[in-house]
Amino acid sequence: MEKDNPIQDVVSQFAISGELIGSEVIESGHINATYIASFQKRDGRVERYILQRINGDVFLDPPAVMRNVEMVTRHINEKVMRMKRDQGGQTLNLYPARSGQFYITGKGGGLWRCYNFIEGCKTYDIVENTRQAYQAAHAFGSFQDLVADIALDEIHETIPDFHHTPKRFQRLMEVAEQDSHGRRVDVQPELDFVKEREGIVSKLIDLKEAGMLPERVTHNDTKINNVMMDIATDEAVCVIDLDTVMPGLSLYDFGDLVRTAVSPAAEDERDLSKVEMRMPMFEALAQGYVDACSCLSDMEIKHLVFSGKLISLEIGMRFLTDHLEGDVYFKTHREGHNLDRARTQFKLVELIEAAEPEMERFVQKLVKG
Ligand code: ADP
Ligand code: GN1
Ligand code: MG
Repeated sequence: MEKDNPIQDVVSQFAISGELIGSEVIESGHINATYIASFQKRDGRVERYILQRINGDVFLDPPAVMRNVEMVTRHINEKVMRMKRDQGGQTLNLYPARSGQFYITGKGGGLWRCYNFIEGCKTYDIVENTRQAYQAAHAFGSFQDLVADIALDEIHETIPDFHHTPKRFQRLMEVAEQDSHGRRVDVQPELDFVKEREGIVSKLIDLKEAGMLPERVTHNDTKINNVMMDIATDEAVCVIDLDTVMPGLSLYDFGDLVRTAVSPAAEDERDLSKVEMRMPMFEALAQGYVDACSCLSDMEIKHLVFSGKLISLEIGMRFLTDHLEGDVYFKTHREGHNLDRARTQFKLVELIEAAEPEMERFVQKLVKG
């Protein structure tokens, strides 16, 4: 194992039996540091675990994040067991540390946790077929139903105003004004694009404040690579990345599925002609989410299309903000990475705008009463 690999120290603090025989980094998330650790057990079996350092710059109160994750995993596990639905299935579980807590502090600081490795599964950055889209949306819809009866005041707001789109808009305008890295000159068309859409940014928040959309315990980061899919069957097995579970709106959850599943292009694709709004994928997402999530109101269903457009704009604004601020939030792997990501998001907004009537026609059929 390399010298600066932190895993040896971290695993020694978790109550895992057997011998550590290897570890590797997982590169796919933008926020936390994630590793797989393989352990050889006494009987020769090899078992894998996920070790994750919570990003303390993004989550300012990591123990509060852990409290939420503990509560949500326990809640879901108990329910799934009661329903006897987990025969052969897998759920996300935290492993205890030797201290009895569910996290430890690493040598260089930082809070680490350990999860069971969800076996036989993978995550997709790009959805390949409508079954995957349906399955992923169904999993997040079921997740919404499963956590629907956790009291809102039990769940800590791990990142305040995470999906407050008007505040994200405001922040982008401030950062553009400050122009701390002299990058504004390259992004005027993108800033104009956002300003032209200022009128839509507060729509969902306004509906919530008017009591027309319910606040629920929501996942808040439902991108497609946050659900583990069975490699052999494309069945969605387990929702992961629970750090942003907070009180919120279901529509932001559905919207992020649309953002990350309808296009065959990568989130950071430079060739914008590859970005697409694939109607069959949208239909599979909407059907899967509505089929699984029995708590959705008609008001929520009526805004499914809008939510995909809004969150694509919101995440595009966040990438653009980070670009202007000098890439301090999202992990980046090349120059202009956040700007490339912002551009794909804005392209998707345009494509959704063009397809809106057709998308709305499909959603109309799903409204219950
Ligand atoms: P981030 O917040 O950085 O996105 P995630 O919790 O989503 O972190 O983890 C990053 C990646 O690690 C996931 O996309 C998935 O591929 C993998 N991963 C995370 N948890 C597990 C798990 N319990 N079993 C298997 N793979 C996992
Ligand atoms: C981050 O952690 P990850 O990669 O699943 C981000 C999301 C963004 C997403 C964009 C805590 O998600 O909000 O939508 O990148 N998570 C956090 O790809 O900010
Ligand atoms: Mg993730």
